[in-house]
Amino acid sequence: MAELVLYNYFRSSTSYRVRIALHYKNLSFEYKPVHLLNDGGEQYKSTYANLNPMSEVPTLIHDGLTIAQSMAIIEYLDEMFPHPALFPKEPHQKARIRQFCENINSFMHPLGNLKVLQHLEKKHGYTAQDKEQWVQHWLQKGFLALENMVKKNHGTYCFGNEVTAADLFLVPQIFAAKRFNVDLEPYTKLNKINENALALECFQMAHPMRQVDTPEAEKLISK
Ligand SMILES: N[C@@H](CCC(=O)N[C@@H](CS)C(=O)NCC(=O)O)C(=O)O
Repeated sequence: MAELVLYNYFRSSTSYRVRIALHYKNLSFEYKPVHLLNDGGEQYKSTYANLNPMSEVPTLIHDGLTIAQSMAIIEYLDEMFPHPALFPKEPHQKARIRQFCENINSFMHPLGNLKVLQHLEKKHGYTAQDKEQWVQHWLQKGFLALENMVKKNHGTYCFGNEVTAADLFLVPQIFAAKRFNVDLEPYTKLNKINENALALECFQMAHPMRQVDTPEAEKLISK
């Protein structure tokens, strides 16, 4: 068995974050697919729910230790495998990067999460169009804040010319936004950073359209 095992789902943006971290650090890992829709959602089966108390992906296993929450996983990987680093040591810059990540992790992503949209549909009668407009509304607010955060000081990537955790959170969130037809035109800096990051092999290897559980019909059709 591989030393690092990642339970994840090709299309999940939180899984995508962790896959980028693993590839960025050149770490090999065993890919365990968890299908979020099949059979009522494999995340709810007891074998998986025992690993991840929130019944969400991703979950990482390393040397027998089980870790859920993509932020916790990425920080753990950065401490265990420090080179190349995803967070700087300098406290102020580190806090700004975490702030950027948390705008996505705590606000943008949860409002478009599968179970939230399923609830809106089942309990409140939301149509596909209502759900799309819901996601667009919240993501526009989040992207505006992110654009303002990077406007003055970005380089090739969100916080300079080296990849940081911020890029690992941004690129999957842009991928998710495209699925909901969010108008990304106003966010010129974020778009450029996204394009720069997607030119890197580690981002390409982690891409949702290139995973073992990506359906054949969807493979490599878009960035
Ligand atoms: N904050 C968690 C969120 C994880 C999460 O919600 N993952 C989604 C996929 S992107 C999921 O598993 N959703 C399952 C569901 O909604 O039923 C993390 O960053 O790991």
